[in-house]
Amino acid sequence: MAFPEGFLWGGATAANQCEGGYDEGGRGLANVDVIPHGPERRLVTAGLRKMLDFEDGYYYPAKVGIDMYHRYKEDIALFAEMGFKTYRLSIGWTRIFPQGDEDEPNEEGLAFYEDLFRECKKHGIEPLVTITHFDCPIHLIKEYGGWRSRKLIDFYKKLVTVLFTRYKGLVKYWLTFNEINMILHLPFMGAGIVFEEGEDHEAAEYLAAHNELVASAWATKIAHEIDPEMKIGCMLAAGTYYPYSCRPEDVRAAQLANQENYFFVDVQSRGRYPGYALKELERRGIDIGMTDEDRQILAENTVDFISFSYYSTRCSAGEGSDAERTEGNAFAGAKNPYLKASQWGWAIDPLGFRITLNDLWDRYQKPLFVVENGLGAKDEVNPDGTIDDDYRIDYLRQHIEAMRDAITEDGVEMLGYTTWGPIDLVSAGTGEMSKRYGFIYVDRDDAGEGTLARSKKKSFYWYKKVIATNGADLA
Ligand code: BGP
Repeated sequence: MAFPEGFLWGGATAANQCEGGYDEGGRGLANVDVIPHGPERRLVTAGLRKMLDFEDGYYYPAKVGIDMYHRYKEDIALFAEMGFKTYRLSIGWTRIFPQGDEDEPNEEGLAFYEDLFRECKKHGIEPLVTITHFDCPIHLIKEYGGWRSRKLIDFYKKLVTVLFTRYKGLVKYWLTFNEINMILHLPFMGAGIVFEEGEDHEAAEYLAAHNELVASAWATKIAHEIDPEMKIGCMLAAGTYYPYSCRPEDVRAAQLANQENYFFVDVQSRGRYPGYALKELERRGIDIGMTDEDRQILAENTVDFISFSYYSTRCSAGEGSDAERTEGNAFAGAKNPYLKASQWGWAIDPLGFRITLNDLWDRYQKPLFVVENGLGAKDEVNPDGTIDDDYRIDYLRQHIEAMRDAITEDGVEMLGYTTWGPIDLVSAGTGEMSKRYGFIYVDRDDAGEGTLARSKKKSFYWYKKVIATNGADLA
C-alpha cells in the first residue's frame, strides 16, 4: 500500500480568492479586497503602493471572486463527488470581526462558516481551516499599522478564541498563518504592512514576523486548552533552494536562502529563535521586542504538524555568478537550467518535491501536510464544453509519485495532500482568472466577465480515481 490508511486527499482554497460577497453578511473591508488586478498589483502586495480603499479606474477581483459565498453548497458537492476527504479553506477575518478590534463577533459571519463546515461534514469531508490566508482587516492597518503592532496579537487571540470555541467538534485541523514567510516577500498581503517613507523595511517585516509567530503560539495554546483534540499546524511557502553550482559561494547562498525560510518553522516547531536568526537581527540592529512571556509561549506551544505549499524548488547563486534570473511564487531567483517552467515561469520539479519533503521531515520530525501544490495554466474549452487538461494531470501525477516515493522509500510521515485551487479561482500573485489550477472550470475571465458557471475538466475524473484508489492508480 503506497499511501497510509486515512490519508487526507483534497483541495485548498482561500476566502479572498473565491468567496466574493465582500460587503455582505456584515463583513468589513480587508487588505485582500483592495488589491487590484493589473500592473500595480505587485507594488500594492509588497506594501510599496498605498491603497487602503477602492480607487477609481481599477478592477478588484476579490470583490466577487468566484462567488463561492453564494455557491459553496454546489462547490462542496462537486468536491464530494471527487471523493475529497478534506477541504482546506480560510476564514475571512472581517466576516467574524469586521473591524478587527470589536468586543463582540459578528454572528452572521460565524453562522456562515458553521453552515459551510456542516456542509462538509454532511459529505464526510474534514475541514482544514486556515485562520488567516493573507487576510487583515483594513481598520487594523489604518489604526495600528498592521502586524507591526503587538496589539494585533491580542486581536488575533480574540479571533481564535471565538473560532475554537464555536467550531469545537466541527473542525480539528487548523493552520495559523498561510505561507508565513511571505511577510518577507509580500508584506502587505502577509502582514498588512504599507511602508512609510524612509522606513527600514526589514525591521518592519521582522517585527511583524515576530508578532505573528507569537500569535501563532498563542493560538496553539488556546486551541489545546479549548479542545485537546485540535491539531495546529504552521504553513510555509516551501521549496528547497538548490545551489546554482557547487561553487562554495553558491552553496552558501543557498544555505542562507533556506535559513531565511526555515526561520519561521524553526520558531514554530522548535519553540525558539535559531542562532543564525538572532545573530542576523543583532547585526542589523533590529529590535523585535521579544519579552520573557513571548519566549515562554513560543517554547511551550510548538505546532502539532508542519504544513506547506510546494510549487517548485528555487535556485541561489552567490556573488560573482552569471546565473540568469527567473520568476516563481514571489521568490525571484537564479534560473535552474535543468528544469522546464510553467506558462508563468515557475520551474517544474517533481523530484524537488521529494527533496523538499525529506528536508522538512529530517529537520522537524513532525507529520507533514502538503496543503498546496498544482499547476497554474491556461485552459481551452472545446466546442462541446469539455476541457482536456492533460498538462495538469501530468504535473499532478508526477508530484504525487514523488510524494509516494518520499513516503514509501524514504519513510517520510504525512497526513495528507490538498491541491491548490481544485476549482478555478483568482490568482493571488497576478489577480488573473486565466491562471487556472482547477479540476472544476469556472466561466469567468480576467476582466470579470462570464457566467460563473462550473464545469468538470478531464482532471476532475482523474483525481476522483486517484482518491478512490488511495493513490494506487495514477494512470
Ligand atoms: C500561494 C498562495 C495561494 C495561491 C498559490 C498560487 O502562494 O498561498 O493563495 O494563490 O500560491 O499562486 P498564484 O495564485 O499566484 O498562482
